[in-house]
Amino acid sequence: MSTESTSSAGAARTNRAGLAIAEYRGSKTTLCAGCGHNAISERIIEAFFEMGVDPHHVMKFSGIGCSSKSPAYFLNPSHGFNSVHGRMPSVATGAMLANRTMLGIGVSGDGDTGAIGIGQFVHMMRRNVPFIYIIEDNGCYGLTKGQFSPTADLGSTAKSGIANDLPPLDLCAMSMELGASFVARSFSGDKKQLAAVLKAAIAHRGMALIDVISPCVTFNDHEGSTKSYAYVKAHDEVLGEISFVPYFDDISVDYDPGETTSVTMHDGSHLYLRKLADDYKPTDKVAAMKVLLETARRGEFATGIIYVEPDKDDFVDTLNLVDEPLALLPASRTRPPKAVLDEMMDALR
Ligand SMILES: Cc1ncc(C[n+]2csc(CCOP(=O)(O)OP(=O)(O)O)c2C)c(N)n1
Ligand code: SF4
Ligand SMILES: [Mg+2]
Repeated sequence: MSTESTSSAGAARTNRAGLAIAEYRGSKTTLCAGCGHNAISERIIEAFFEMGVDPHHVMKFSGIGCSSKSPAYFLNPSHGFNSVHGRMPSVATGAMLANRTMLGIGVSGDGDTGAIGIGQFVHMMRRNVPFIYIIEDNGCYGLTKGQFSPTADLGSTAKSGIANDLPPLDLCAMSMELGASFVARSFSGDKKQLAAVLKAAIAHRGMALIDVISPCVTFNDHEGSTKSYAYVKAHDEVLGEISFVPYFDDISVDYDPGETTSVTMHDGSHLYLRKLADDYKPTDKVAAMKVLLETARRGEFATGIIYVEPDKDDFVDTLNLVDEPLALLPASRTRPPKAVLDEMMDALR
């Protein structure tokens, strides 16, 4: 079965929801030409179109930064909330709990997440909130002219030539340790890998954290930067070839079980990960952590789906919420009547 169709000659291609790709686009970007963030917006548009997600069913969030402007550039018909710097996790967690039937996606930066927002980020990962959390990681604060961010590598230089004297945070390793059930790293310049990672994230139920290395062409694309296009291309250690088969496509994939890990996602989609690196096993957290630590020590970026735990309870399950969206419940079901409050007050006397 095909995921897309052409209704008549010359008519726009439509997906299984009957929508054309134009429905998934956003406003024209105001970011610099060549910024990695623009390529990520393009992949998000394609992934949501190919998965046939109804954009009206999506809530998109961000904090502050060049990266955080991105939700304006995709999924125009979706609901959007541009929060305060570093505060996306609390706003998005509240919204996801208020309406459990919506699909949530957030775009943040390495500064927005790793610096001012780190306290909120930690708890969103720990709660395994059902959400796609994209970090557009350029190792600097692009919007405020390129200062080092917490993901800048030790010894990496700024455009002015100053060397960074602090070690980096590895936001993938942190998320995995904290409890996120889907952790991936990709590169804005790797169309095929990023598209597969995004589609798998849409199929996942739980926190899908994607750290996308996304070079800042204006402030951090020079020799001496470890987040430049040239450095990332030369040091990208691809963990495995990803084949993603959505639940609505009847495609069979030939694979060697010794070489390929097959994962059934929450919605019935299938993920086949053919290993290229020796110790790569995306369902084994300890092995995945080892790969991250070893590649980082060699100055490489491990990219691909690093860790996936498809059956872990998400925050909605943990809280045992009712099936209906909380936001739509009438006051009669959310507010205790006066008699109940009086009884509670009496018990406290
Ligand atoms: C409370 C607050 N502190 C500081 C700032 C200034 N500021 C705006 S964006 C930003 C960092 C952006 O870096 P990042 O999140 O990595 O996004 P990028 O621009 O690199 O995509 C800072 C420090 C702000 N807007 N609000
Ligand atoms: S300043 Fe850097 S991060 Fe911001 S839009 Fe330009 S290239 Fe992108
Ligand atoms: Mg940044």
